[in-house]
Amino acid sequence: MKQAMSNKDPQDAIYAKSHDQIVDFEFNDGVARVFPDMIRRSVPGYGTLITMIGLLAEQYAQPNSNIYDLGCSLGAASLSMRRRIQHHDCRIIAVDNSEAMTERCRNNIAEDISPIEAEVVCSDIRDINFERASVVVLNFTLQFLPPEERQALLNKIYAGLLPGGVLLLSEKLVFTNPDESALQDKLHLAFKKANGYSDLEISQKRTALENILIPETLKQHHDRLKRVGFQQSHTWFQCFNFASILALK
Ligand code: GEK
Repeated sequence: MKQAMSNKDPQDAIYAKSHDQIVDFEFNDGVARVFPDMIRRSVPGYGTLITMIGLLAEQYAQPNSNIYDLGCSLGAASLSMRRRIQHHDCRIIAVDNSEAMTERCRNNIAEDISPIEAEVVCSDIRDINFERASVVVLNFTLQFLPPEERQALLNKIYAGLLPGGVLLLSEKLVFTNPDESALQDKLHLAFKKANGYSDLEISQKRTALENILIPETLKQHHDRLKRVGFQQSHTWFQCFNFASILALK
């Protein structure tokens, strides 16, 4: 985790210079290299979320069960959970379809000494079979799936969860109320500027993400979780246009 969260992380300057053409954002080697800096400066509350995912996993992990971290990037959530979970017979399965991410994630996990087994899998999360799961984490990953494919993934996750198992779902949000939307966007913009991103970087990155990160409203998420069959879903964290939901089977 030290490596994934350190202040000496290489700085994200991917969109600092003007690009002739902005292509769709990709989780390639250049992004993986600067990822800890990028996500910390772009997602308000990211550090708190990572710490709390560890704490929540400690509450909900069941003995001899699987813990899935879907879209694990460099493994920050996996490392946080691995440090807090008390059942040493749990197994963490960290999945990402970016080779650049999984390669670095494997190194981060190998450097972290823990009795809890952790495996890093390079795969699309839609191809994973979930079994005996007590905790499933989607920390800012569902938003990258086409909206029409989100329910099918959640159905599969639900089927693989043990009774009492939980899904931790963090997402960027949109709002139906135009005043709230303008206010939350303005505050997020202020956050990114306070973290040293220029107007040019912010606007070029926004264009690059336009077609691949499709945010939904909190209501759309809660309604879908209900349709999937979750007994309860509660928003346990929100900072500006970023939120996290805990859904209980
Ligand atoms: C963290 N959870 O630090 N299958 C597998 N991986 C995917 C897919 C897919 N279909 N689509 C996207 N990804 C992390 C942060 S980042 C969030 C998650 C962000 C992966 C993608 O390669 C990337 O590593 C991750 O999901 C999203 O807690 O960058 O805003």
